[in-house]
Amino acid sequence: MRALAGLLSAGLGVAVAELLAAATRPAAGPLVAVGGAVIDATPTAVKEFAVRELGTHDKPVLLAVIGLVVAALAAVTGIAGGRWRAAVIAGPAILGLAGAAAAVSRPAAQAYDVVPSLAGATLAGVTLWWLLRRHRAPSGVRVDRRRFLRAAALVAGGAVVASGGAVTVRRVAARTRAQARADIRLPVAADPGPPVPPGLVTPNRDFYRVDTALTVPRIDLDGWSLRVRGMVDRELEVSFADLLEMPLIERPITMTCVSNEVGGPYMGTATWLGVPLAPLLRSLGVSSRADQLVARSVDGMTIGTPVATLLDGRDAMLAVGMNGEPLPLEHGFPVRMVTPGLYGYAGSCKWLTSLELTTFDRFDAYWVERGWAAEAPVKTGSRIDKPRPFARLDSGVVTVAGVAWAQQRGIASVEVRVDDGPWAKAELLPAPSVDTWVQWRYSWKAAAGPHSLAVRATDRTGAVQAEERATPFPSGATGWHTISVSVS
Ligand SMILES: Nc1nc2c(c(=O)[nH]1)N[C@H]1C(S)=C(S)[C@@H](COP(=O)(O)O)O[C@H]1N2
Ligand SMILES: [Mo]
Repeated sequence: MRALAGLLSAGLGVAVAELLAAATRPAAGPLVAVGGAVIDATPTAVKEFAVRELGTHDKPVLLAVIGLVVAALAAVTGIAGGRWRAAVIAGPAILGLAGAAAAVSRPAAQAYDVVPSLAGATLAGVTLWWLLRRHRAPSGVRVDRRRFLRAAALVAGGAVVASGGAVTVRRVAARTRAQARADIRLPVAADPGPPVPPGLVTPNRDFYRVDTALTVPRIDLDGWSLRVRGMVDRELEVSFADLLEMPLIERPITMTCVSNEVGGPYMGTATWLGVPLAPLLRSLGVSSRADQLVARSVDGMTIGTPVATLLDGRDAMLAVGMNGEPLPLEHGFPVRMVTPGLYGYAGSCKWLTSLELTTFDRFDAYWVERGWAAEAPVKTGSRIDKPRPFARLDSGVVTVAGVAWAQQRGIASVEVRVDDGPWAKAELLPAPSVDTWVQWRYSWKAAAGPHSLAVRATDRTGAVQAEERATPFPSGATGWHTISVSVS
């Protein structure tokens, strides 16, 4: 009963804190704030493990774990609170301070972001004290269970109403944002780029998502601007409408995550519409001493890109459109960077808010601080998509197919090897530029038995994709993708 009192009062406290936050400052909600702080503090190895084993479920799992920890502490507080008054104060105080500390530690936090957590904790403490009083009987008298249960039901009802309210407020806000995005009319590109073969791009709904954001940032276009500052002759601040008035380019570009394992799914190709970055930077007069551009997002992510890379002629851009639509909210609405040829963590900051020209000496971006390479060109790679690993196939001609990529360098050839046989050239389908993956296929005369299939690519510099296995950390995985199939 006392454990239940602890659980219910904590539930009410958290729900009210979340409701307060949802209505005012969504990032100040205790669950999301603690989750964000945990993500930032998590060692890289654990993060990699989570991305690998849980994929996009890593965030719900993290929130569930936080919920369980809070529940356990709350139950213990309830049990202890029946004996020691101090526990009734200490338990909620610890949880409330943890939530408040996490909230103010978040990027772009305000001092008043402590309010939801502290208010929730105070309410939880008072509620627990009240519930425990319903539970304690004067000496010699039996505990009046019904009186306690009635009080408990009241608290449970309050918690349900408050959490329902928090969910509703968040949903309404999400709908408003989605509507603002749907209302945008993107201009056509002044420079539309090469035609894109059908089947080359990844539909937006299937495009992988990798980021540290527990909730997708909620950006109000009216209040949004992008600032360019630091080591430039002239600083700049532009609105979304200003960006749409600049001449836009549209380019198919394959984005790759450095955390992608050999054969992994964290890559996708889209046609990106945006403002080319090089002419914009040149027009502002970048100091010759500035060697790093640090992009910041509204949720405090920092992504550093070499200035020389951005000015070397590639189509780095401030993207506003993805596959003919405004950027989806989870892919960086309203504006993100896209730098072809670099892994996403080194050139493709989402939910942009500022660009700062600085030096690598002076500033380490988020992932670089955590040990990832500061210079991060995408490594030449290839993947077998068909057949699937461990597929059971009929003997005869089997089409083996997949993609190969070497952004900026381009793919020269792709070869397939069956078991210990010779490497055989695969057929390459037309690709629009060196910045996208190339689709390849190979007709294999499959004989009965177990077989292994391997693929390797050669880029247009003549370099063969590295055979040696390397982990994604610190600069991207290498190795030949090999699968086992059985033919009967
Ligand atoms: N603001 C922000 N931008 C970010 C990230 C992030 O965590 N926060 N992750 C980066 C990484 S690691 C990758 S691989 C790409 C992924 O972009 P996508 O989610 O649109 O596929 O976004 C990059 N931009
Ligand atoms: Mo990534």
